[in-house]
Amino acid sequence: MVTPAEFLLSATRADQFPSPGLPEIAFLGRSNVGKSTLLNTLTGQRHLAYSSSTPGRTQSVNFFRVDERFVFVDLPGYGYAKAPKPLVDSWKPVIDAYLRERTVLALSVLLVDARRAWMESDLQLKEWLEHHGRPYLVVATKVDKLNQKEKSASQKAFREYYPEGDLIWFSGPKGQGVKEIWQAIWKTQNR
Ligand SMILES: Nc1nc2c(ncn2[C@@H]2O[C@H](COP(=O)(O)OP(=O)(O)O)[C@@H](O)[C@H]2O)c(=O)[nH]1
Ligand SMILES: [Mg+2]
Repeated sequence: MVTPAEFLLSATRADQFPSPGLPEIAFLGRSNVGKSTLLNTLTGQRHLAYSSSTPGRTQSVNFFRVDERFVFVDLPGYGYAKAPKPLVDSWKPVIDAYLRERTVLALSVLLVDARRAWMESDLQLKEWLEHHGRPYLVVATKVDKLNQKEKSASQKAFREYYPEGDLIWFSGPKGQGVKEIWQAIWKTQNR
């Protein structure tokens, strides 16, 4: 299914964010976790968000208007150790500013690689979202790379720090999880 979506703008600082309008869905996660792939899969548009095998490329906040109903926000990937340190540090304020100040933020989607489950930087972000009372759900990505046994180990690891919130298993190649993620996004509008 293809959902009409268009790129709006790219911001490296908070003063470049578009003026608040439609409800926003933010996508967060470590570099290379599969954010662009998820955005492309949700909209059915292969090239909407740039996806590459070179991690750490997306350094700006990218806004997309989706279906005239939502704005999807692709936040810079964090925790990519190989990026030059000053660059890594320069991403933090823009993520922080977005999550702290954005009045139209309806839901944050926290992507975590199912093969590793929580890393320190993911847990920090999760705590930050909870501390600021921001609703979020967790998407475990690349689940197609796990066998059944690895998947149950992964599930256990996720639940250790996230006992009961929404946890959706996603696979880009298999299209798994797309329906559930859309349902969670639509649900934000009936609160
Ligand atoms: N097998 C598999 N590969 C994936 C999946 N999602 C992303 N990838 C691959 O992981 C790499 C990074 O994905 P990308 O979407 O660019 O990650 P981003 O840096 O978070 O935007 C790319 O090579 C993708 O093809 C998935 O669900 N399954
Ligand atoms: Mg990306």
